Amino acid sequence: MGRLIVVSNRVATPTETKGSAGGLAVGVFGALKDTGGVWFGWSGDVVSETVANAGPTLEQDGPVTFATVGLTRKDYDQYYRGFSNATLWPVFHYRNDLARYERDEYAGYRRVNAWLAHKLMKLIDPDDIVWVHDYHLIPFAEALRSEGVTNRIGFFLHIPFPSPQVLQTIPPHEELVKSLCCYDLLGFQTRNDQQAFHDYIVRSARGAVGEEGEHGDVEAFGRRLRTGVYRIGVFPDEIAEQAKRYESRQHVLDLKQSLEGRKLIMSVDRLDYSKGLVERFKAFEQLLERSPEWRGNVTLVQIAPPTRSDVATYRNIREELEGEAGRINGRYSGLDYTPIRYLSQQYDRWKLMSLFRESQVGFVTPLHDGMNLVAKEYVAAQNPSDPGVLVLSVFAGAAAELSGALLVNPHDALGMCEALQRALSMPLAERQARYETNMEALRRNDLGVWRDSFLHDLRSVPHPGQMSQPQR
Ligand code: GDG
Repeated sequence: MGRLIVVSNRVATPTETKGSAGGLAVGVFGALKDTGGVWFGWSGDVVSETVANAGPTLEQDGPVTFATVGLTRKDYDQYYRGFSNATLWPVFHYRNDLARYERDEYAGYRRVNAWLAHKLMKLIDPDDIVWVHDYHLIPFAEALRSEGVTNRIGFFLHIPFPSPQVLQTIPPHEELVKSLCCYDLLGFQTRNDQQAFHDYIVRSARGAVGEEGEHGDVEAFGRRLRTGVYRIGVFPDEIAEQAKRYESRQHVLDLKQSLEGRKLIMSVDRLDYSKGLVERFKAFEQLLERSPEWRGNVTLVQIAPPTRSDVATYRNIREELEGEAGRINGRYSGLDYTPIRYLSQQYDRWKLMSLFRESQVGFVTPLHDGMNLVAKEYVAAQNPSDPGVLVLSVFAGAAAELSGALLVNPHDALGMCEALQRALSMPLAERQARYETNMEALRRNDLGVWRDSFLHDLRSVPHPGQMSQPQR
């Protein structure tokens, strides 16, 4: 069996791939260790042109090579901060109102993809398979193909794929979809995302889509490829064990003491406008306004480490959120009570898991989200004999799997407030039944299943030209 080459915008550090760190990095690293291979991408550093061109820097960990390159300031601005995060991210999350399109940024995006592909090409052996991750790297396979690489190349999109009308607001939408068609396998988080891609192919690219269901062959722009749905998961039993192991650490005891018996609602998100933070705060305000019995008796802890703070829209959401937290706290705080504890900083993973376990409600309400791993982590971290309730947005990919959650529309403040009331007063038997339903779903489709099924399908996808003709 050939090796695996993983390509992602950022490469995890060897430490992040070790068990205690948890998360996606551990899952992907597991596959790399099995076959040996390379993890290639940006180091996270902005460097001079000379340093960038000297890369990649190689670091060996057993059979795995971590290969990273730095980006120049111009490449960072155009490829990362510009087209990836100021055009693709907002549009793919249905926030066209926040998106901008600059031709030179798009040119930079394609230039960096071509440059990265050229750097990686020398590290690829003929039998290797290549697994590319996420929206930063849509043109990567096309660039590898033009370097003469014929290996099987798969792509997994971690974020939603928008409906054709929304995608078409990006002027070079057709070039982007054409680039996606240079992969052999395209993986999506949900059926809706896969369907949106198929809709584009049929309506806008005059292509054809084969069998219906979770796997579908597609023909467009002179190529045939396979698409599939691969729901990303977590390792639930590892999270449960970690949450339990740290439940009596000082930080949990401190939190418990400071709550003085009040109920706890927990939310954790990267500070991003797609996560619905402002809408969530407003729903919590409704709870305090409409249910005076909860005033002074429930606290919302929102952990929101800042990301992409050099993109203007991220600075704006931060200001807006700080304003809302201040306003609501001003309205409902007492001398010994602050309703919203808003923590704009990063916490250790084990701390988050043990705080989840301590809380009565997990409040996860993105406006749009590919999957949302926090929702899954929240469930996995619960104490089976006294579990908290997950209140989850219908627009998170995870909503399709977690049928034990209370599903809400994040645009409906009153609906979210009612779900909070229900969750906070839910009897133990119902909480346990919902928890069991959710845990079963998490175990059935854990991170290993996601990874192994994608890689299995990529290895078995027919080489270009061998695939059967899609049925119209
Ligand atoms: C993208 C897609 C898709 C958060 N704060 C801290 C922290 N986190 C961890 C969480 C979770 C991860 O970051 C966030 O994952 P999500 O899935 O919730 O969201 P995105 O970052 O937007 O991820 C998403 C995902 O890719 C995977 O495919 O599900 O839809 O948008 O693991 O726990 N971790 C630590 N400290 C923090 O303060 N240690």
